[in-house]
Amino acid sequence: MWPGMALSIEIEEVLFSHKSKYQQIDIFQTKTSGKMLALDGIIQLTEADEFAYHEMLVHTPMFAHPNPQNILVIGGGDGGVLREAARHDAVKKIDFCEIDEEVIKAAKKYLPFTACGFDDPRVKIHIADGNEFLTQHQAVYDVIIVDSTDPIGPGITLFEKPFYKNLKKGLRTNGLIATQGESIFLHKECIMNLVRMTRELFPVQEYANILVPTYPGGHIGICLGSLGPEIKEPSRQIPKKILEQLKYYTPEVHKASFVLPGFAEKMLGSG
Ligand code: SPD
Repeated sequence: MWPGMALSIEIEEVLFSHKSKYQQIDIFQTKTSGKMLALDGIIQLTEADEFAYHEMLVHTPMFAHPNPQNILVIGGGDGGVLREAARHDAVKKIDFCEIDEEVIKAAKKYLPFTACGFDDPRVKIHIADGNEFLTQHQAVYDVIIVDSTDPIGPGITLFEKPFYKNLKKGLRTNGLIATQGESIFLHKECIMNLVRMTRELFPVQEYANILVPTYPGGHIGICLGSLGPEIKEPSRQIPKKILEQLKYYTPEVHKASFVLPGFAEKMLGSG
């Protein structure tokens, strides 16, 4: 997915390396970015900058929604999305659907800074395929967050239209989805396809950009769809208690993340 391009990160130690039924799971101690998780050789997170991705993927849809109570998280076996979702007091239940139990086990052992997300009593773990799970859970959720790998390997179906149709069916009135949206510099076709699908299905669609130095190109996007609430601004005051805990998300960054460079704005058209 990154022809002719590479990022190198100095590794001090291989902490875990295992081939699960679905993918190669590696956890490294890096020299300058803390611990790092890679799936099938692709960086999923580093301890140094995971907060940027996880905070934005979660708090952007969660603060766009007026009262998010029932949440579904698909993918992200490291637990980072759960950690952020659990900061919201309105939340009553977080269903967490991950296909590869081995990622959860490895995260619990080696990545406590994200795996702490599993400690919240509102989290219920389902080891299952996200698309199949959704067919059994319709009109249930206020916010669905998809923390997928890239559209290769086990994550490929999470970038296809049947899955997006099921995401919509999984939502209650006024629900929102937020999905991992790749890089505007490197994955134009893929993003245009995500945006097109979301626009066909949702009355409100937007694309946000986040700075994450250890992802390809140094950034990653979120594709958002809403059945009602506007997405580009928080719909309510951000509790001080939450803001004090965050390192990247602020109401200003929420709004600014939707301001895209000219070429991307042109490519995606106006939201
Ligand atoms: N190009 C890599 C995209 C990875 C997105 N998922 C990351 C999982 C972190 N919870």
